[in-house]
Amino acid sequence: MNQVSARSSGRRTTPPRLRAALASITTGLVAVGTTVVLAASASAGTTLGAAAAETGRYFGTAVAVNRLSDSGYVGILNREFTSVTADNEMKWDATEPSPNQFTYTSGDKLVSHAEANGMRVRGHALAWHQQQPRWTAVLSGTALRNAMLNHVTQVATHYRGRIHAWNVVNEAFADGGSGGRRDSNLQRTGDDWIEAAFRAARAADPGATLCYNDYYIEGQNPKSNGVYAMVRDFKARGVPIDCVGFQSHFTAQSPVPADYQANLQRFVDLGVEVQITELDIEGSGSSQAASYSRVVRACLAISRCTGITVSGIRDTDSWRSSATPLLFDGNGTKKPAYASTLDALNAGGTTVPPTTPSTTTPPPTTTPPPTTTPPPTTTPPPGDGDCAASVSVNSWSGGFVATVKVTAGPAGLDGWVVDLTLPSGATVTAVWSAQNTGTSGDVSFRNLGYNSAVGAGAGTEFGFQGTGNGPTGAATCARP
Ligand code: 9MR
Repeated sequence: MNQVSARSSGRRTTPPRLRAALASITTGLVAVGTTVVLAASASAGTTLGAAAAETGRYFGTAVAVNRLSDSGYVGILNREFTSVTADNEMKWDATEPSPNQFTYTSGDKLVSHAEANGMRVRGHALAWHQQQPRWTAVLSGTALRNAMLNHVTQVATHYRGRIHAWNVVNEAFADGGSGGRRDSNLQRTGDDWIEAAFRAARAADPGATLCYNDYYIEGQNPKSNGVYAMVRDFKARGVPIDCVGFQSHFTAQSPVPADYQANLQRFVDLGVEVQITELDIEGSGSSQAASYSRVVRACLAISRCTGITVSGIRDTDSWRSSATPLLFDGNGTKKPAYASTLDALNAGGTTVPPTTPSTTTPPPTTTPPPTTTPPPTTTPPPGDGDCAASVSVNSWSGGFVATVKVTAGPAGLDGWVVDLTLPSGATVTAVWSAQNTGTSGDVSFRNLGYNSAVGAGAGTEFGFQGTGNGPTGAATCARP
């Protein structure tokens, strides 16, 4: 895949408010060759987002969409933050409540709110052992793997071009000292499930920064060593990972580790960027404030620590509100931790390299690409046979994802087989919502258990990913 050209395609846009903030400081920027340094005269940001933008970073928060009707909440959100992460609205249970039936209403509301207010969106999360829909409980093996890959592909395709960074895989490593993977239904589909998810995400949204996200990996320990080894292996083998997200949920028992910055740096040294993704720190007063300041300073000391997201706005919005872990109290009043965070941001640090976003020449605003899949490349035959198949192909230099729609004829279906021919040199590398026979030349795709029955005139979809060129000819559909 031509990642370089895809990732520099300008698909990621710089939000207007961020652009404005960046534009306002370009006079304070001194370009030295390709390095951009902040001149000492840069003005202090008066909000978290503006202060972070002066270092080229975003400052975000988790948002629960049902709170967007709370004017106090929205007032702080729009004033202070330049990025949002869906609290629960983009998780598997929320987006695919029935197999291959997707509901994006809540997630779309958040994205629309963000776009209308010049904020970026972090996507959370495509594949996770928690908050799965009930129907995955009966799946295992190939069926679960394919369902997961279909989910990753469909959701990332729906939001293509509108998500700055995706948590592709969340919390896949075990707690405790093993340094290995967590047991889960996804892990039991095979050790390669994580890389398969990343490949599917890259194919679906080549412009998004793809992250592995986890907790208790903030310092060097057996768990973070396990993630480190995975990232090193992925980079060595060309698995498309761009970023590691450090959740950073700190408590009195598990405070900001002394080697936080050093640990972030060792990941950056592997060739990924790092993001702080769910920051909240139990406590109050000056000690909480000091901890927030340490976290911000650690990120700002690392040029490829590209942004910080807190895990909510007011303490009362927190998933652990009794820990009062956030920057605003329940009344929306700024806490000492807010002041220390803002001060640390305004003290500056390294600037983010001018890729995301460019600090000198902001990219032009582009319209997000359509979220619907491209039109079919083949026209289904008239609906008087058993079934018809139409194929739409999303390709890039060196690879493709094909989505195939099976439409039942007037008698309905209790099973289906789709045959198509791949061009010379093309190979199927992953299939979801179907079982294939063959991977090159003439390839057949057969229904799985859950999608065998299709009512008269109704449709079902499956997909596959491959290297080389995608199919261009007609696909045929028949009963098995
Ligand atoms: O913030 C989320 C909260 O509203 C949910 O009740 C909870 C359920 O698991 O998930 C919370 O967020 C989690 C995040 O998605 C992943 N890291 C751990 C967070 C706390 O559980």
